[in-house]
Amino acid sequence: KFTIAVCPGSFDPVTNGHLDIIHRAAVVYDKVIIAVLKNASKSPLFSIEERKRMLEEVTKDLPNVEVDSFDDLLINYMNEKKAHVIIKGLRAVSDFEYELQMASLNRKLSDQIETFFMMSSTQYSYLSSSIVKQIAQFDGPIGDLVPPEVEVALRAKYSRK
Ligand code: COD
Repeated sequence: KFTIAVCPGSFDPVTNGHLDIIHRAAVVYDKVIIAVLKNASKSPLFSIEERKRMLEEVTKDLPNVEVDSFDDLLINYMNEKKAHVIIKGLRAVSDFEYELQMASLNRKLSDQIETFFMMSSTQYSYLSSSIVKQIAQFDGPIGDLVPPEVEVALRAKYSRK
């Protein structure tokens, strides 16, 4: 059986925490689609094209991973792609409540689709896109938190402001 998994998110920008989950998912599933949400209610720092380009760059060594964007209910997108598995990363108890709500609602919207959670690797359990942006904004060290391409893009964004 050929199983397609979707890793949905804002990826504003992609961090080493996201990449860890993507690498691990690529070992387990036949195909992994990274699905970038277009109209996130939080106004993004990077455009959808920039977020996709960075993801493509940092996953180019993974042949079964592709990058796409969506502007819909996740469940509709999953059906369109004939994908059955949603992959989410869980960092701490604080993620649990929100993820439980989303997984339960998605299950209610479609009982054909399962959400699978992967525990964040301990070295990334504190990491989020918003924390990285805060540090970068004040020119702090982010070299261990994001891939080199993303560090360059963040430095460029904040030096222009
Ligand atoms: N370690 C492990 N996992 C991590 C880390 C880390 N350090 N950082 C982030 N992650 C995981 C997150 O847990 C998440 O699973 C994923 O990576 C993406 O994270 P973000 O922050 O880029 O993305 P979010 O949380 O803003 O994404 C939210 C979604 C786009 C998934 C959600 O809003 C959605 O599905 N929207 C579509 C509309 C919809 O269907 N809504 C109804 C849902 S019931």
